[in-house]
Amino acid sequence: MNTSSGNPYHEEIHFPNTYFVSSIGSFAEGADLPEEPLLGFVGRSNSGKSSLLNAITNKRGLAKVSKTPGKTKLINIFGTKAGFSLIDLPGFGYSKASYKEHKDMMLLLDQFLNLTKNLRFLFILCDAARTLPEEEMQMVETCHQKKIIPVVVRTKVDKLNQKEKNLVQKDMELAMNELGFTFPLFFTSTNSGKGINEIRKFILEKMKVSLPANLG
Ligand SMILES: Nc1nc2c(ncn2[C@@H]2O[C@H](COP(=O)(O)OP(=O)(O)O)[C@@H](O)[C@H]2O)c(=O)[nH]1
Ligand SMILES: [Mg+2]
Repeated sequence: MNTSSGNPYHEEIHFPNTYFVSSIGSFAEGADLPEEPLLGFVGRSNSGKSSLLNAITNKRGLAKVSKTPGKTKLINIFGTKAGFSLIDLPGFGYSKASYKEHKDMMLLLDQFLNLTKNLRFLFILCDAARTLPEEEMQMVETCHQKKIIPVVVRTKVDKLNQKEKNLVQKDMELAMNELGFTFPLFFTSTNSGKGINEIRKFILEKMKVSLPANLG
């Protein structure tokens, strides 16, 4: 039974209770990351990252809890009691950031990818209405090299018609051909709920959380 009225996320697949743990701004002081498998989420600002995290975890305010204006460079750690944590990484890409801010963010992201031993998956979000930019492609490749599985999420598919959706699908096939390997791919809409259960299922399966026993 879905008790939260007006919830578009259809909670057929229950996601473990997820809560804000801490924010870190750099690894200079040896930031403490949970000693367990980590799932990272990256995307340009406005790619729909906060909306997606809230949808997957079914917690409307989760990604906003730590969203302090002017502190967009923070890495936010969200815990579960199901043996894994979610890491909300800073938005990268030019968008509204200055060149210096962009460089700082990329540096932090790079540090993160180099230093964390426990990052298993990196969810790379990109608005489905755009062609996957070069930087996102590079990130997919970097992950692959570091044995981190890149998961590409094309967000906001509700904005596209069928013809446009087919083009995005083609774009992704081209990307895989160009890279020479395949990667998990999801199409999502937090408006319609499309793809949300699929991502939950993917995470729970990969993290070996048994479906009936995941009421964390
Ligand atoms: N149409 C549509 N808009 C979305 C979707 N997800 C997010 N948005 C909108 O995109 C904007 C940015 O979303 P947000 O989650 O804050 O992105 P973030 O900056 O990457 O964290 C907001 O206006 C959201 O309402 C979606 O699935 N469909
Ligand atoms: Mg956000």
